[in-house]
Amino acid sequence: MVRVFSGIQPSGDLQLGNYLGALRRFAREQDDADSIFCIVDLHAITVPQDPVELRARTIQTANLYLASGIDPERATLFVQSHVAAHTELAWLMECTASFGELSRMTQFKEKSDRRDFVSGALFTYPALMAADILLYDTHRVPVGDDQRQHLELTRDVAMRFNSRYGDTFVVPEAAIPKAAARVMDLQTPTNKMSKSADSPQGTVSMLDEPKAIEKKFKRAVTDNDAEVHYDPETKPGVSNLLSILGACTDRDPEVVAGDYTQYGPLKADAAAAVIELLAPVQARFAELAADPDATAELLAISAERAREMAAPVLTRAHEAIGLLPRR
Ligand code: AQP
Repeated sequence: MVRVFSGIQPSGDLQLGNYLGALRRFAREQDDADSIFCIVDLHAITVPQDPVELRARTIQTANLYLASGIDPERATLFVQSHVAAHTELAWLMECTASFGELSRMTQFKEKSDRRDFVSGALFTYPALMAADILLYDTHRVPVGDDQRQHLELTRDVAMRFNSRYGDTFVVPEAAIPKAAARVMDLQTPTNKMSKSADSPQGTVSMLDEPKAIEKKFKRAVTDNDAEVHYDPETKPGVSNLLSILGACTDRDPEVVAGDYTQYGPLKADAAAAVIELLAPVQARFAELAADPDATAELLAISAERAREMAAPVLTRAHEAIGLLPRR
């Protein structure tokens, strides 16, 4: 059976891009494959996090997976730091990825540019991500377009390891969605919507109240030519609204554009579609949030399952590279 792996960082309140580009697809596709979903807390700490908030957000992120429809009976849902094999394999990946490759990662350049303190781990982040994926003999990795470059690196590292030490890892494929592969910020539509960006009016949180969502769409940046058509290059703001509305209603943005001649109704309909889409997720989230212990228990059961899956792959990699077997 095809094995799928993907992760989300508990680095802030999950936003609409995380839902459309990741969570909604995970839930829709969970029966097509043996699915493994991870809350990648070790990735989140590559930039400083408040410890109390990080713990709370880890449970919150798990609850958002569950509220989005991930069924822990059918999929494995666990916290990255609960499976030590991730950091163990990450070291082997760091030894296999080159400094030049890591230096070319655009996410590192973007994130390091906006900080005073840049950790070494922010630079080696893609090596840990490669470990996350390769540890489970993953075939397919559903991610948003922003992760395409990291996925390419994972494939390159897997192939290099295999050619140096013999067939060890399955080489995974990225699965980038057609719709909403890159949801953009409502205020700066040339930037990706991001949970940790400092753009409260441009970011729609998955837990925003309907009134807040309406307000954010109403104030969304468009342009002055008052024409509705889909062209992300010349009309990034309008195209983003069309993409969001299209993704919410399962239509192509070009087709959606045909329904509008003015920006006002487009903004109102995009807001209404997002509110309708998120309402059942928010309702289920409220139920789950009332019992954090139940979620923690479920994560513990899944982590045990993940440890069992990861152990033989880590041993295979250790043996291939020539580490003395553990007795
Ligand atoms: N704007 C987006 N549009 C479509 N997909 C997106 N994803 C993130 N933003 C968008 C997808 O969500 C999954 C989880 O992402 P992540 O938490 O690992 O980190 P990220 O990609 O860096 O997302 P953020 O929200 O921008 O987090 P921060 O601000 O902490 O860096 C991935 O599949 C991603 O593609």
